[in-house]
Amino acid sequence: MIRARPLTSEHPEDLILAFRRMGLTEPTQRALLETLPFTRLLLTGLLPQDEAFLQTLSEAFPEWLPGDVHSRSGTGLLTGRAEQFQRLVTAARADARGLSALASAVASALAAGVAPAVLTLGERRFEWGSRTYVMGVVNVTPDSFSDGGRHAGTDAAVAHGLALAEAGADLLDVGGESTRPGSLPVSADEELARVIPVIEGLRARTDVPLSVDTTKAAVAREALKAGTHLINDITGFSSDAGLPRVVAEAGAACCLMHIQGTPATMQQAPRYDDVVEDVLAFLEAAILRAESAGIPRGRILLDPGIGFGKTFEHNLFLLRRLPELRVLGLPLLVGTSRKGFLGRLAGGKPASERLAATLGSVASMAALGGADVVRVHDVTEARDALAVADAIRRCEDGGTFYAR
Ligand code: 9MG
Repeated sequence: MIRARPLTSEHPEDLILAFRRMGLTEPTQRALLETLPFTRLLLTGLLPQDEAFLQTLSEAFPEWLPGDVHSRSGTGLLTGRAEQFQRLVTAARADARGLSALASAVASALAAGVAPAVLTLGERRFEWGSRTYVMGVVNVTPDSFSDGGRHAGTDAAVAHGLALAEAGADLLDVGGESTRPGSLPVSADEELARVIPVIEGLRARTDVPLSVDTTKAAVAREALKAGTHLINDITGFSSDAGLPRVVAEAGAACCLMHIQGTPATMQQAPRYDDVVEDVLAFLEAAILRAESAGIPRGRILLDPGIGFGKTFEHNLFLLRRLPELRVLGLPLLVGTSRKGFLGRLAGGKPASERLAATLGSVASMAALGGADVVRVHDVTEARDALAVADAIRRCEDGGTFYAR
């Protein structure tokens, strides 16, 4: 599988600001945007015919730097301007050697900055790229990542969900099976007994879209009948082969998360050759399972699965390189709330004292443009942190010289 990942952090918005400061007209700005942005793509998985094609590129195309032929054949770096990359896509598509995979990989990487299509869940529209949305966590488990059974009773869980909705949650994620490291699965009957009354209670009292965190078709089927809009599968449709079809038939949306191993074993010895690439490959396979069952691409969200079969460094590296996952063209949901790596960064704090660290992670993701949705326990505080980070990231008023 050929993969092209953008390594540049250059944003076209920044160039437009520079053009305005220079007093250039809008047609000139548009023309320059075609030629100026400089892009670097890391390519992996190339076949010999792709490499042969790249080696013969003239100056009209991006510059090609191959990887080490002995240890890393099939890899390399393409460097150039947007128009040169467009020319490469066209030439690869037309090449008789069959280079369509190369053309598609480069085209997807070039489109990584384009916002995914709008998603409607119930009454709400999610306009990706306009701000970072917030998913509130409603755990209905005796042992959760951090709640330890505090919301075990249905009434308490419903009241908690309503409070999160009131605090500005865009989506509520109800979960009846712990996904905490070391946790064991529960039966579908037990999970249903935990989540269905909570979903029904919330559905009757709020129009905030509901998500259910489950890996089981039997649970999803009942949850969808009870008014859930999205199925959040922490195994990316790799646990229950019947689950994608249940989601498709209900016309629901799904979040497909990456995990290495199972919650019971995932933290024992996580290992990757290239964590970003391995997560991309897993998510691509998950998208294929979803699409084959009839789920439209526009109803899929992706999640790198922070803390799910990842070391401390894997988590941090993935968070820093989240924009590389945008080559898949789908919105990204990320959960860091109160997780162990934040406790370690904050000097060993327990889950109950990780709010500030959580807000640091949420604001960083927003500033880096990494996440479209963040999954959090503390909605009020996350909304405030995101209001600040999103506003700083989008602010364009640098005085009269920058005005349109
Ligand atoms: C259920 N659950 C716990 N952590 C999660 C995360 O990071 N992402 C998603 N999608 N679900 C999660």
